[in-house]
Amino acid sequence: MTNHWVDIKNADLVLIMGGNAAEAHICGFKWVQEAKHGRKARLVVVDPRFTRSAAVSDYYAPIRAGSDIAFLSGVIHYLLENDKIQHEYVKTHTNASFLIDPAYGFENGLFTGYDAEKRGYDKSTWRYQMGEDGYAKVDPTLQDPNCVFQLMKRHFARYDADTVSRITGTPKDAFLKVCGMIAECSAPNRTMTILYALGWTQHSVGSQNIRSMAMIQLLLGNMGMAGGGINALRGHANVQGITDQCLFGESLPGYLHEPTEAEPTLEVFLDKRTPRMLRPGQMNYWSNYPKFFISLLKAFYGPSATPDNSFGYDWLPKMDGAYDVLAMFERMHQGRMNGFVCQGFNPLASVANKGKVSAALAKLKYLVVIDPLATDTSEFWKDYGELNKADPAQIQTEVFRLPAALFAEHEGSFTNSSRVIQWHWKAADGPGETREDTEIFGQLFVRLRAMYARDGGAFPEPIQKLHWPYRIASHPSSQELAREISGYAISDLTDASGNVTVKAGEQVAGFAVLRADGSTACGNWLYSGMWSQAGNLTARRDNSDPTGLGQSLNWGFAWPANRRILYNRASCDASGKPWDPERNVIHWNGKAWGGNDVPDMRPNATPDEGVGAFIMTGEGVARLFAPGMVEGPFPEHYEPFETPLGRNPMHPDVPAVVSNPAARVYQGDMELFGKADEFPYVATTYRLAEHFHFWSKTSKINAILQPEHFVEISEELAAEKGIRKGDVVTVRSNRGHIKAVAVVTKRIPVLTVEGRKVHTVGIPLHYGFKGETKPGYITNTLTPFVGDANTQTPEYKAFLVDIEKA
Ligand SMILES: Nc1nc2c(c(=O)[nH]1)N[C@H]1C(S)=C(S)[C@@H](COP(=O)(O)OP(=O)(O)OC[C@H]3O[C@@H](n4cnc5c(=O)[nH]c(N)nc54)[C@H](O)[C@@H]3O)O[C@H]1N2
Ligand SMILES: Nc1nc2c(c(=O)[nH]1)N[C@H]1C(S)=C(S)[C@@H](COP(=O)(O)OP(=O)(O)OC[C@H]3O[C@@H](n4cnc5c(=O)[nH]c(N)nc54)[C@H](O)[C@@H]3O)O[C@H]1N2
Ligand SMILES: [Mo]
Repeated sequence: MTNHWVDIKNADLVLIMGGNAAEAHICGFKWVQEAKHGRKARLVVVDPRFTRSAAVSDYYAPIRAGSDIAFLSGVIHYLLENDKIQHEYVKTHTNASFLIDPAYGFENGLFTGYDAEKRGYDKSTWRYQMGEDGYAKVDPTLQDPNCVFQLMKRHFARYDADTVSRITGTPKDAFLKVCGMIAECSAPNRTMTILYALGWTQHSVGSQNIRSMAMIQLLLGNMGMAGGGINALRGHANVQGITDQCLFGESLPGYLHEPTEAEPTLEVFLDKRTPRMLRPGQMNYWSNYPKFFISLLKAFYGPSATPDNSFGYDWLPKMDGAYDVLAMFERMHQGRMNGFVCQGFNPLASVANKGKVSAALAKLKYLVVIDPLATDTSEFWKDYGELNKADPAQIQTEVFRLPAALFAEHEGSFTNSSRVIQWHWKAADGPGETREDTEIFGQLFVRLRAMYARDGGAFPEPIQKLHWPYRIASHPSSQELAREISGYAISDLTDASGNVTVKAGEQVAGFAVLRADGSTACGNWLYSGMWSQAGNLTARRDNSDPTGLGQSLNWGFAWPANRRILYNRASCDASGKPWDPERNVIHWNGKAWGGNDVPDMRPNATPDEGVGAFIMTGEGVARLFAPGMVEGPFPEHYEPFETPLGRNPMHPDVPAVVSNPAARVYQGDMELFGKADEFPYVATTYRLAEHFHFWSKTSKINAILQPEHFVEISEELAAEKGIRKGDVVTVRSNRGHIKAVAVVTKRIPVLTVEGRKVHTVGIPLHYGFKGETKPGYITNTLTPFVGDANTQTPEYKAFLVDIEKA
């Protein structure tokens, strides 16, 4: 979230689209109710199903799964056409006025620079025109035909309300009604908040779904504002924490890049990663990249990291390809992986195309499952279901189960969707032979280190040189780890006049004091300051809220720098006056930035200096035109890889752009995409309030509440297929089938798309063959092995199936 949970109460309009907060974020949803009762906010829900969020909304609009970009592009068109934008904000805080290379273009669904063979773009024309002074050129009048604003107008003009309705199946009047409510929030003193989750991310165009909404929030002037922002409601209790700490194969802690093979030396790496300023006087936080990165290497390698050995840069792995979850299972499926350590993860049930996942696991030499439960994955050979039944005798994978303590059985921190890091205390000891994850890894590490010391090895340094300063080597404590993550001085730090500001060994106050010379160590710059000389700030539980805005700056510690609303400088005009004085986040008081939050700006940067509010970009403004995206600087509607239409209605005659032309598809998976003649119905998968993924099925109470796998269909489809409530049905995709009980419901709308009916089959994801619920087929038997072009999040939310009575 750019904002935070409590801040939802400050909104005038709450839009839930691409999520179902009432079921998946039951506790956080209370802030939506606060907004309704307090500010008399309206709640709008846009979802293929009439969800429990929709049930308490002021307005519900149905949408075909996988068509949100068309809807949101239509909203952008509506705002531009009806002049419902916050002009001053757009001019001050976005790149609307920036001039783009005249060679940039868009035709037949493709942006300039497409290479069909590589399924990717040469982005060299997606760039700013540069002036002689070395800075990007702008036209403050927004009239230049090559300025971002004019390019946007042209790009989105194609998404009129009729087109939107034809693609999305959302009735035109419903679409226009939602547009009207959103447009009201272009007033400087009205804000909309958007709550989304997987209904947007789990698509081959997931990142562009979210970008489309970011553009809307910028046009409305809602980024940085109380009650505004782009709010991703995150998943597992600590999934925000794992993303921040690098449980992505492709990044290091704090979103520092994992080096690639094209960056053989530290100099090359840092030069490539440290940005240039694109307008005069701008500051940019990433200019501190070397300080963050070298402090991280000092945390990793301690005294072994010296200037002479580039602080151990050579010991870091260098990426030679993709390491996302699909790439990992693809590699495993190709038989190119020996072992797999699976910690707190049940991929047989949770990853797309279960048949492929189980075949991949069967090719491993060994599988280590570190989990409190005996998961489906840890017994993958017992897989339930007729199509994918494996013969255990043919499987050589050796499986080790290491029973882990559950999160409540050790102390540590959770980072919630609000980016607030909160310490939690141990509730009880784990049962039996369980060990805390930190001990399991500590034990593994000390044994590996001893083996390398004894036997040598091809490349011992990454293990041998690892800094391991913990009191009990085989069991680092959560407190020791948290202090290391927050950072400390290795030698005395002095200011310009030579006075010691931080003594050797002391915790640093925040990332501002980190150094690139090896005198500081910090496990994650983004978390720096969470454990300062004042102690563990994540353990703070002071919920006082003097301003009534819900900022509660003394509750836990929010990254970065305890800031509660990101980009809060944009809540003010150029002179530093809040757009909405009643919801004052920060303001310029004549000498400094201050107010009800930690300013997202150098505190003494006078408004005259003109430092832009978006200090993570070299241009200092937010990007309506975003060349960082893989499939284009503006969003465009592409169909899901399995589309009921068989063509892209925006480009009906261009086969190359039916689906995201820049999405990666592996050989073998492309062939398994189903076609609408055989699989005519749109399927989507989702959560139930009563279950948590695949672990609550081991709990009797949850199993009693939702005992058995089911699928939801409309009354109309049920009648067409002769299916009655309670019948067992077979749902089939081109990758396999499941059996489940049919729930016939009014909650699944039937949509008219391109003049014909489109039916939706809704499938909860929670069932499997382990646990107390009735043994069931795994939902992901059905899903396609393809992901978003930027993040590779699988397309779980829009694919094709057929359904019949079993
Ligand atoms: N009770 C419970 N709560 C949970 C979890 C759980 O398992 N159980 N899991 C947690 C985790 S890890 C996560 S990531 C979050 C997920 O939170 P959510 O994303 O809110 O959960 P989902 O139910 O997967 O999907 C949300 C909605 O997206 C809709 N949808 C599907 N396709 C589309 C589409 O193309 N467009 C639009 N606009 N909507 C679409 C679905 O109909 C569904 O109502 O929940 C967390 N909270
Ligand atoms: N079709 C479809 N598939 C989906 C989704 C969807 O919407 N549709 N959603 C996707 C999403 S968003 C997610 S997050 C994934 C979830 O997929 P997974 O993360 O694979 O599923 P979980 O059942 O949450 O598995 C977490 C495991 O962690 C264990 N665990 C809990 N606490 C601890 C601990 O302290 N230590 C250790 N070592 N283990 C612990 C639990 O027992 C559990 O087995 O599913 C994804 N798959
Ligand atoms: Mo998730």
